[in-house]
Amino acid sequence: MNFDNLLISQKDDVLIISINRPNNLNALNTKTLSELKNIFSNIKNNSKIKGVIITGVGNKAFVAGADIKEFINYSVNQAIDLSESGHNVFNLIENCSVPVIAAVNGYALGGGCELAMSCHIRIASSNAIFGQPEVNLGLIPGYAGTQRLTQLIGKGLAIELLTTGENINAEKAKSIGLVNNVVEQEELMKTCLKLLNKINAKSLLTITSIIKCVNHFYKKEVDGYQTEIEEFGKCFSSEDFKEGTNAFLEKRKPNFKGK
Ligand code: CO8
Repeated sequence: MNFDNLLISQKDDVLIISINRPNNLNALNTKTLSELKNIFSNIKNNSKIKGVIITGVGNKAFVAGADIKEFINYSVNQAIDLSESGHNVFNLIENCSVPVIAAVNGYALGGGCELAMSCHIRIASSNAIFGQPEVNLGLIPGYAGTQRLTQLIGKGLAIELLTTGENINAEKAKSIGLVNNVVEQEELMKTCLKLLNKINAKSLLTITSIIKCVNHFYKKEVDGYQTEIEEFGKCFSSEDFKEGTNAFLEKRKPNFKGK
């Protein structure tokens, strides 16, 4: 697949998506959103992909927000449509069946912070800057920033960051639970790949179930506790469950096949 605003590469079974608009600090325009939608709509059917890393081209920005130049003259209805389409794309990422890591290599502001928050795990380089500065533009977040920031860091801190529009550095982001870890920029991709390799040594069936159960904790229309009971039961029909338990008894490493 060829894209105008995304660079795609693959390292073993990990897909690396780099947002490629460095002259605009990788700001998300509608084309980039639709390219992301295209990719994430197809990952489920691609058995060669067991993990995804999203990052930004260059060493300055992950994504510096939605493209302000593009939406500046939008009407109310256009803004609602744009917000809805962003929500849809970010929901696809959040519900992706394989783990998605945001490798945050610089500014992750506004829609960029929201993109990172839609990923399952965030690893930041030490120069990364996070924030929801929409309030400085007379705006509020439109890609679920008010919701996911609250989930990740709690109500009080979320309201403080959202209402002041102040940016925070990577270490502060780690201290409040917005990112899992902070590493030097040269180590960022290596760290993300190592983490995905560790996860992907397990059965992909269990990884997909875990992502689903955890996501259901935050959904009003489903009961995450019930989801866990059902997904737990499903494990017992898998070859990987037999392999994992037999390997334990035989004192050897399991060889999971994702079946
Ligand atoms: N949109 C469009 N262009 C951008 C953006 C952006 N978000 N961020 C940076 N750029 C462009 C700049 O305009 C500049 O372009 P040019 O060279 O043509 O003038 C180029 O990238 C480089 O940027 P700077 O010269 O500003 O670089 P600095 O190092 O001086 O500053 C900053 C870096 C601090 C990151 C600064 O660029 C900045 O503040 N950017 C905007 C950050 C921001 O406010 N982000 C939030 C945007 S709103 C949003 O994300 C809402 C999400 C929901 C949308 C729903 C829509 C309905």
